[in-house]
Amino acid sequence: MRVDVVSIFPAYLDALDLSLPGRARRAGLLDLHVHDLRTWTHDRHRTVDDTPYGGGAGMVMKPGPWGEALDAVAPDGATLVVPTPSGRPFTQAVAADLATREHLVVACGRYEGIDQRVVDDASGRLEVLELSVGDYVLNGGEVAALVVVEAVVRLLPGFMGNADSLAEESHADGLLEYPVYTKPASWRGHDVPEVLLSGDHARIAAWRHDQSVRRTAERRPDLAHPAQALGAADLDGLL
Ligand code: 6GU
Repeated sequence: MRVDVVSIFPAYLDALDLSLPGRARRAGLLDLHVHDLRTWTHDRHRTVDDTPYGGGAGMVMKPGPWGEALDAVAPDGATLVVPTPSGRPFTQAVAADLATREHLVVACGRYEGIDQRVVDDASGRLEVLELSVGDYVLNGGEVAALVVVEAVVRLLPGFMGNADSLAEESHADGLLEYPVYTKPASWRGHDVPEVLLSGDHARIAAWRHDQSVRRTAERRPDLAHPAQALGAADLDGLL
């Protein structure tokens, strides 16, 4: 997969060399290119923002540099991702969809956002996804771009040694992950649940599923209705 990221703070993306995508890059799965938006300015001050039409606080990113940047780095057929707190939610399902694309281009906005005509214009020749990584406000799209790229690249075929660890993890099945334990069996007076020491793989699988359902019902009642999977006797206090 090829990924191009455009930002006025390209150094933010250096973190990708340290995280899981760094491994993917060395393995040749990810061809990552980071660009400074100011490459596509032509004035002495390399201006990328201006005051908003209609008034209001903050600055808006000018369409000119963005238009030239996307003409240069986003060929027809690429998918354009625009991180924005007003985007559709970025979920594991969206990550899995993006992992099937040949070429992603991520346009990181700062200030109060990018002139909307940049997305409108790009939509004429690219698939454009405006995505939010959560219900809180960041200063710009760079950290969101790190989130999107890391979540996508780890799903690329051949990225992880063990395919089971992808299938078993949180959100793959719409449930949160069960609690995990390692040695020692007793620590500061806290014991590992007995079932995990039993060697009974069916009982262990059933216990883990039950823990996932309880956790999801308690912490994320917005995710489906996991408690419906429990027997009536188990529902006390969950619904
Ligand atoms: Cl994608 N960008 C910014 N600036 N803030 C956010 C976000 C994105 N997602 C949640 N908050």
